[in-house]
Amino acid sequence: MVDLFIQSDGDFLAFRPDELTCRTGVLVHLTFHHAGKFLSARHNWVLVYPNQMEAVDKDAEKTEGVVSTDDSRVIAVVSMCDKGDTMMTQFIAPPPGDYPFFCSTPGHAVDMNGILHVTE
Ligand SMILES: [Cu+2]
Repeated sequence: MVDLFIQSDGDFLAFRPDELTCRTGVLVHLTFHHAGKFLSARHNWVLVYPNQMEAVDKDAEKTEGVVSTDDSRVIAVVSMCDKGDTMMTQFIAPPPGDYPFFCSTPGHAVDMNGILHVTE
């Protein structure tokens, strides 16, 4: 099992850090914290298979940013957070590779994204 922690970069539309690493096959406990103090924008954390970020993000525009883990392009989702919130998700790390993550609040993914590196 591995614990990963990621947060919004204060009130900026960015993740800190924007790169995470874990080994394939491990149970990942990922904690996301909305570190904003002033703006009311909500954030979440969505992990998807390679090259699926744009499509999943576009579909999320129709659901006010809500992404379902029933979506076969999606690996893990942290629920939408208001500023100050901390939420967790867990998932089994997929096969080795680079997996994009992003915030699915409409308009955020273009700036608010990063990569999970899964190693052997
Ligand atoms: Cu966001």
